[in-house]
Amino acid sequence: MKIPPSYQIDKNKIKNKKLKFAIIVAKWNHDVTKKLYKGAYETLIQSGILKEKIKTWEVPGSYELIYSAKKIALCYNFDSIIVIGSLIKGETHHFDYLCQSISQGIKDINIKYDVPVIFCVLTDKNKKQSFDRSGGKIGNKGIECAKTALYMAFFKNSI
Ligand code: DLZ
Repeated sequence: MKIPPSYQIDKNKIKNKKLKFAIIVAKWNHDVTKKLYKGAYETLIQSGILKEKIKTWEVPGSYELIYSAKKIALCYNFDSIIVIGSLIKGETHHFDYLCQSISQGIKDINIKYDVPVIFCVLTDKNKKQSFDRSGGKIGNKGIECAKTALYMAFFKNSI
């Protein structure tokens, strides 16, 4: 099994392989998720992925990432799916239930279907933390996740 070194991806190889990516974006906390999306999309393009090989869907909230990723895994043949969401702790227990069920749900899809689903869901205490991780002082998790998606797309095709 030959796997390219992490994040060192040959652009020509990517074009030859015609890798296909799905990105699902939750609209809840859209000021954060749109920045994560931008980071992820631009990273794929800069890595040589063709525009027509990237398909984007929007869903209402992060909880809907579970069903939509499952449906896309079932109906299409993408090389990797990136799910983008932003969960921010509020006054109720919603945050804890959502974090738990979304991470479990995405994990289940990774186990059940033959497509790597990359978890680009921020789980933060407040908006400031979310902005820091979506193009602010800590970087952009969307960029990291796109690199992971590229790596895993190669992994999927190398076995
Ligand atoms: C309900 C809810 C809450 C309280 N917080 C968030 C959040 O921080 N981030 C997010 O993406 N979605 C949130 N939601 C919405 C749920 O993800 C979902 O859309 C609804 O519960 C409907 O299923």
